[in-house]
Amino acid sequence: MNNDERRLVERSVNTIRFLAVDAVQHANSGHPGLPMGCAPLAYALWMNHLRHNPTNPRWFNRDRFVLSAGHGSMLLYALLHLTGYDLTLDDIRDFRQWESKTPGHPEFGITPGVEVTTGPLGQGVGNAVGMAIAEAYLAARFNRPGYEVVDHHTYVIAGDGDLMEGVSAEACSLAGHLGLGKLILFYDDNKISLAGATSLSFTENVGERFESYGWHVQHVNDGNDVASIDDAVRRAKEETSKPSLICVRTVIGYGSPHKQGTYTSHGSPLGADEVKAAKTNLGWPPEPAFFVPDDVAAHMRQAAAKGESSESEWTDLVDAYRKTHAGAADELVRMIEGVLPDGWDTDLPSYADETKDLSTRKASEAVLQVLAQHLPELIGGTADLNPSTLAWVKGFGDFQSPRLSDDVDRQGAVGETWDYSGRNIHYGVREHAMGAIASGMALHGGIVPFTGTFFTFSDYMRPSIRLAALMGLRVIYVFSHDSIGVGEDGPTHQPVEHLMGLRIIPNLRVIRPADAGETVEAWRNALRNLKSPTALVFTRQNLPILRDGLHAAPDGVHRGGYVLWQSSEQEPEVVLIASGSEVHVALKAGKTLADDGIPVRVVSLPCWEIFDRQEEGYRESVIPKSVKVRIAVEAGTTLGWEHYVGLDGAVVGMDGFGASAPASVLFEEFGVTAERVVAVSRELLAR
Ligand SMILES: Cc1ncc(C[n+]2csc(CCOP(=O)(O)OP(=O)(O)O)c2C)c(N)n1
Repeated sequence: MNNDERRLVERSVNTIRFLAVDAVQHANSGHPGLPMGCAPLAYALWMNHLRHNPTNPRWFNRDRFVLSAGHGSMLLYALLHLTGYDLTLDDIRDFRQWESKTPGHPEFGITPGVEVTTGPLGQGVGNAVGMAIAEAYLAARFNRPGYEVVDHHTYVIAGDGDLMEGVSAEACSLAGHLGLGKLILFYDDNKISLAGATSLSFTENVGERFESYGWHVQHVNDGNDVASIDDAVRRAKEETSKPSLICVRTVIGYGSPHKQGTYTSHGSPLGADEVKAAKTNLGWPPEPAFFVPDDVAAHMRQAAAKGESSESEWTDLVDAYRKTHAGAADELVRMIEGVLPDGWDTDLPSYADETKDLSTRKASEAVLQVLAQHLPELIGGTADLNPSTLAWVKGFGDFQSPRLSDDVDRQGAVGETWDYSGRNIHYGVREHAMGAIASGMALHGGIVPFTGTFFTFSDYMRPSIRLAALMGLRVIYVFSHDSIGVGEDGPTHQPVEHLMGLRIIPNLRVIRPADAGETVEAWRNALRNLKSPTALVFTRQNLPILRDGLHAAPDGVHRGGYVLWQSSEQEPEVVLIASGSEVHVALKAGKTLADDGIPVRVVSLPCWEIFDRQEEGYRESVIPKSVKVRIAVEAGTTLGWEHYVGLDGAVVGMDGFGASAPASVLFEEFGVTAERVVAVSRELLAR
């Protein structure tokens, strides 16, 4: 590099720094420290390595970039603007304002080029592992000699906060095991977090920790040394059998004479005087704000032309691939578009004539095996609970590093295949990372991920579920063992507040089917649902089959709730509303009341989120306001059911924790029984 080139790089780096500084100052809120420290690193990555196309942010084979340290959003916005994405200087001036394209933390779907919503620390690292898994799977499935149609890296910038969080430890431990060689993580090692120095709380040797995970680890001692960072990325790319960590020693708030290297530059504007001092210190004109020198603009904008040509090379490759591997090409395109193939759900099991009791987890297993035959995009796994949740795709092999030695113990493997084309991911006991990884796979595209664990451990995944809902991702969470029906394992394993706890997350569909037939429809619904995640909540215990000609068809699931059974044509005096296993309790109670001549209706309400979106006329036709005796039955928290039963109604549920005993005893002892529902109905009728 000659001196002119070196100066241009330095000016580019300072442009990134001061766009961030000015935007934060202008908004009077935000985080200038990270962009100031990471600008050289980001420059080296984005200008010399990242294969992306600013004019088409959705180009499928682009490298993925995740700013896990989402508070440093202005770093990303500056890069997007300067490399030619559809993000103007005015957008940057609008940082953190109402309806701007530059929200406080990066948000998927709002800003072109933002791959993922980040901000809750650690999540982005998990998402990136998911993207790398998606890439590895699709590459293994679709690439042919001479046709590397899926071939990209996933890059992440993570700070101390990200690496302190457990979710990143879980995810990186798994990434090391899986040997995800195209995952490259930068550790912004600036020794400062929000409230002070990392010496207060984070003194482990991060590099050694990652080495023990099986990562390739490098150190760059000067975060301003673009050439060294560049070399480190090159070496990281050469290491194809392990994920790479590049620890870069940076200075938070670099350039700010009074704030650099201190937590005061982390999360507040520098202040007008300090902005000026920092600019002067780094030889930058104090005015105007948001200054982008012409030569820097022209230089960094080259990324757009480079990106267009990368994409068009790839398009040519895919065209040639299509000629020789037509079927695979069609399938790849279909999966990228997220469209399900014709006939994907035509041979799902039917339980209309089935008489044997079946748990909904077992029915789910049967459905999943059929879906897996049609949908190669359906891949997933559980947090060490395959044999319990039954969320596996039998015969489709295990997603594992092909480089793991042949003599490893394969107990518990789900098929013969043992490489990146396997479709069962063994997450190990890492629920939180499983949630974040599943989101990363969905974000990557080409994949419909599913996960599995006990419902009570949905708590361990909640932060990732919330973000998936916020991003509107098609992720399917299988949760089994959904109530005190778990039985002997006791209250630690018996969900109580979890149904309500998940229902209150906006844009999450929580579906708790009442039998095998509803389970089929629940899966169908989850797959059709492109814009939100779905939690499928299944029983451990067997349930009767409802399809005996006396009950309405289970496709009512697609309306969230429906009239399952009614004692007669007569307007009901009692409406019993239930989900899952308690639908059977409600039915039994309903029949007792009917025998006494009381007209009763039983509503199966597997999904509130869907039901509440139905037009009012439909909702009213299922749960009429005029019927005052409305009783909800669910072996979970009662709080919230007023929504349907009103102040005149009642709820038969659980307001404390469960206990260790056989399930049938627990339902009796906690009073989630037909007898109780009958008694409560009579009380209300007598009022
Ligand atoms: C899960 C979570 N906890 C807390 C926060 C609040 N928070 C934002 S940044 C930050 C400190 C992060 O430190 P570091 O990663 O070193 O970032 P830097 O100070 O280098 O910008 C904290 C605690 C958060 N965003 N997410």
